Amino acid sequence: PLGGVAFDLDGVLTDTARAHFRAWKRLADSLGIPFDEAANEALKGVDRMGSLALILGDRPGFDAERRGALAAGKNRWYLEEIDSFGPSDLFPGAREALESCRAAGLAVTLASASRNAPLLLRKLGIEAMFDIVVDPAAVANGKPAPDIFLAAAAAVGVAPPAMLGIEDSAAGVTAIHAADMAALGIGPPGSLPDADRLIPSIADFRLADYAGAA
Ligand code: G16
Ligand code: MG
Repeated sequence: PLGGVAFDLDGVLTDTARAHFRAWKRLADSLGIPFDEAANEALKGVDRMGSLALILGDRPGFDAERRGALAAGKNRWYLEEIDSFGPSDLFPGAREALESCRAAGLAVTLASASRNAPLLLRKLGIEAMFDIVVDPAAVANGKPAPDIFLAAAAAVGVAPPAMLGIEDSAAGVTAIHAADMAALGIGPPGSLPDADRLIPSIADFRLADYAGAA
C-alpha cells in the first residue's frame, strides 16, 4: 500500500517553470546564446549550476567564478519573477491534492531541486502541509539521480516502493524510477513517456487512482 507521496514543486504545484524559463532566457539573451522553450525542457528539474552548464555547453571563457556570478544573476531575476507570488499562484487543485494525501494519513514530502523552495512554500501558504521538505543542498547528486527522492522517503521512514513521486520533468521522472518509486507525470499528452501514468495537471489528481491508496 501507498505510504507516502513526494511532490515536486516547480511545474507541479505552481507555475514557476515559467518564471525559471524567463530568468534563464534573460541570461541567455544577455550572452547572445540561443535559448527557447524547447531547450528549456531539458533544464526542468535540473539544479541551478547544472542548468547553467546546459545553457553554456562547451563555449570557452566561463570559469567557476564567472559561472557563479551568472547563476547569482539568474537567481536575482528569478526572485523578481516570484516576488509577487501568493496563494493564488498555486495551480488549481494543488491544495486539494495535498489535503487528500494528508487526510489519508500519507507522509507528504517535498522533493524540489530548488533552493528557493522554502521561500516559495511560505509565499504559497502551504509550508505546514509537508511532513518534510528535503534540502537539495544536502543531497550529493541532483535529478536525474535518485538522491532527493531517496532522502524524502528516508526522512519519513517509508520504503521507496511504497512512495509515489509526482513530477513535471523528464529528469525528475528518471530520478523517481531510479529511487524505485512509481512516477506520476504532470504534462500534456505525449510528454514524459517514461512516467507510469500521465495527467494534464495536478487538478486531475485523484488519490484513489493509485494502487493501494487509503
Ligand atoms: C526546480 C526547477 C529547475 C531549477 C531548479 C533549481 O526544480 O524545475 O528549473 O533549475 O529547481 O532552482 P533554484 O535555482 O531555485 O535553486 P523542481 O525540482 O522543483 O522542479
Ligand atoms: Mg518541476
